[in-house]
Amino acid sequence: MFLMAIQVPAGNLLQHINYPSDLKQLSENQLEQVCQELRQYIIDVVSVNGGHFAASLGVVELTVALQYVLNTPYDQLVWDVGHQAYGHKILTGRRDQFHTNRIYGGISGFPKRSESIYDTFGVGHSSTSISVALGMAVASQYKGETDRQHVAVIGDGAMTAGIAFEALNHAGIENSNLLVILNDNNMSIDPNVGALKNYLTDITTSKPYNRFRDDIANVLTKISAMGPDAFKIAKKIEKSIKGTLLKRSNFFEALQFRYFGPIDGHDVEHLVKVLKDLRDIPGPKLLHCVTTKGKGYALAEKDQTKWHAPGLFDKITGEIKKTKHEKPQPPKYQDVFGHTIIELAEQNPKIMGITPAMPSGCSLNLMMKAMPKRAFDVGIAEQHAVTFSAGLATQGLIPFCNIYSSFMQRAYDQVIHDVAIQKLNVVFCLDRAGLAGADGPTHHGAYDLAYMRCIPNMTVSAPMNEEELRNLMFTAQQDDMGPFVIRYPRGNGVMVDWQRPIKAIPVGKGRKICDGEEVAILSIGTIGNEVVKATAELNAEGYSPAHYDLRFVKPLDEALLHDVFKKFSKIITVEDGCLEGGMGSAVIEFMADNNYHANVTRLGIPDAFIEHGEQPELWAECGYDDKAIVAQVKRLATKRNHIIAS
Ligand SMILES: Cc1ncc(C[n+]2csc(CCOP(=O)(O)OP(=O)(O)O)c2C)c(N)n1
Repeated sequence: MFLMAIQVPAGNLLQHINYPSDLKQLSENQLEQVCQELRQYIIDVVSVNGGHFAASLGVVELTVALQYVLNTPYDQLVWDVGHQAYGHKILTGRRDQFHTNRIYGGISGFPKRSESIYDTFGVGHSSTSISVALGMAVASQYKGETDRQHVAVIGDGAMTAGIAFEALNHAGIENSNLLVILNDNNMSIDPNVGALKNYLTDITTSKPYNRFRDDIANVLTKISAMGPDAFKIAKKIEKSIKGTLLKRSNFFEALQFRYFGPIDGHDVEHLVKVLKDLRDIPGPKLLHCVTTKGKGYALAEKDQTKWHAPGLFDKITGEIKKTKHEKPQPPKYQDVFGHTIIELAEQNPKIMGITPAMPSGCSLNLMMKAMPKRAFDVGIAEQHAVTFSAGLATQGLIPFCNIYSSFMQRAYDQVIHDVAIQKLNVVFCLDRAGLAGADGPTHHGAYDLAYMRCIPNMTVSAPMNEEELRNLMFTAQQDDMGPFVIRYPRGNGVMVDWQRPIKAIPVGKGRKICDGEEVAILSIGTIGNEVVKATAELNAEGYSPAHYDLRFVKPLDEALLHDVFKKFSKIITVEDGCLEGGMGSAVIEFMADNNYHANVTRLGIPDAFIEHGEQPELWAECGYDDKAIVAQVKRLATKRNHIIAS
C-alpha cells in the first residue's frame, strides 16, 4: 500500500507559527493553547499519514517551552533518536510539509541536517545526543561563544545505552555549557528495563529527598541570578552542602552534573520558567522531566507500546486501520522468528533469547512471556547484548541474539572480538535487513552481508521465505555451529502455510529455484521472490533465465557456483543489500579466483544512502524490483519461443 500525503488545517495560533520567532511573539499564557493545537495537529496528521506517535505527544510542552526560551538555531537543540521530534519539525518551518512525513520524496521522520538548520544533528539510532551536545558545547567554549546554549533531550530508554553513560562520564569533567533534559516517561518502545529505570522511579517518588533538593536548588538559583560574585558564593555553598549530601544519593550529581527536578514535563509555563533559570547556570546540568508517553490521546496513554507507531488510525474511535483481506495472509518474518524460537527452545534447553530493547519489534516478547527465565530484554544496549550472549555461550548455552541489522552496526567489535574470534555458538538474527522502508537511511539494513561475510569463523545466511527461516534457525541451534548470522527483512513473508516441519539445511548449500538458459540469476534472501515474479513474467514473454537461491554468502556454495559459471556466461546477482562487498562481490571474487570470465551484472543497493519510502518504491529506485530484473534479463538474453497471443 502506498501512502498518499493528506494535508490538514492547523489551529488558530499554530497556523501563524512558521518559525520559533513567531512563537516568541506570544505571551507565556498563550503557550498552553499552542500546545493543545500542536498536539491536535500531530494527531490529525499522523492518524491519516502514519508515523511515530506517542513519543511526540509526550514532549509537546517541552518542545514549545524549548523553542520559546532558546534562541534556536544559534542555540543548539539535539533530539535523541528523533522519533519524538514531530513538534520540533512543525515549529521550525515544516508545518506545511509535515503531511509528507516519511512518505517517498517527503520530509524525513527524523531530524536531519540537510533538511533544516534547526536539525542540528542527524539521528535515528538512539543515545547519541549527550555526546553530540557536549561536542558542540566544547566547540563553542573553544570559539569563545559563551552565550550559546547546548541542549540534549534524551529519553529514559535512550539513557540505558552505554554511549549515554560514556558521554555523562566525560561531560561531568568538562565545564562547558551543557543541559541534558531527561525525558522520563518510564517507557522505551516497550516498558523500559534495568536498574536505572528503578532508580529514576525512586528519585521521582522520594518525597524527603525532593523537598531537600528543591530547597537547595531554589536558593542557589536565586543567589546565582544576583551577579558574578553571588554566583561564586552560590558555588561554594553548593560544594559544601549539595556536594557532600546529594552526591551520595544522586547518580547524576555523583557524575558532577547539577541535577534539577524531577519536574512536571506537561506544565509548559513552569517549564519556561525553569529553562530560563537554567540558561544562567553554567557547566553540565541535568533537568529531570517527568512526562507521559502518548499524553493527550487517552488510548495512547493506556497502551504506549501499541501507540509508539500505530500506523493509520481513526482519530475519533482509535481504531487502527488494517488492510482487510479476504484470504489468510503470510505472516511477518519477525513473527515467524518469535514463534519458531519458542518451538525450538521447547526441544532444546540450551536456547536463550536476547533483544536490546526491541521485544515487540522482533517478537521476542512471545518467548519472554512463555519462558521468562530464558528470554531477556537488555535495554538499548546492542554491544552488551552481543557480549552478554557471548557469556551465555561460554557456558554451553545457545543464545539467539536478535538485533535489527542497522542497530547491529553498533556492536561490530563485539561480534568480532567477543564472539567470532572465540568461535562461540551465538546465533545472530538480524531483523529489518535490507531496505527497511519509511524510517529511511538510518534504519536501512544495507551493510550486514558485507560486514559479516568478511569475518572469519562466521556463517552468514539469508532465507528466501518463512520455511527457510525456520530451517535456518533449526540449523543454527545445532551444536558447534559457531557464530551464525540469519538476516531477514521487515514485513510479511510469502507463505500462508509456513508452519511446516523443520529440518536442517546443509551449511553453505544453495538451491536451484528453476532451470533455464543463457542467463542465470543468483539471489540471496527474500528479494529472491522478486526474481520469482520476474522469471514468471519473462517465461510468459519467451525468455527463460535460470534462478538460484544462494542461501549463504559464507560459506559460498562453490559447487553450485562452478556449475553456474560452467554453464552460463551471463549472470545477474540480486541482493537487498549494498553492492560494495555484498553477495555480488562474493560471486565476482569467486569468478576471479577460479578464472572464469562471465558477464556479471550486480543488482543491489548502490554506493549511496537511500532515502525513505515504501520498500517496493526503494527497490525500484535502486533497480532490483521485479520490473528492473525483467529489464536486465531482456537486455542480456535472446528472446526464444515467443508466445503469440491467439
Ligand atoms: C541504537 C538503537 N537501538 C534501538 C532503537 C529503536 N528505538 C527507537 S525509539 C526506542 C525507545 C526509546 O525510548 P526513550 O528514549 O525512552 O524515548 P520514548 O520513546 O519513550 O520517548 C527504541 C528502542 C534505536 N532507535 N536505536
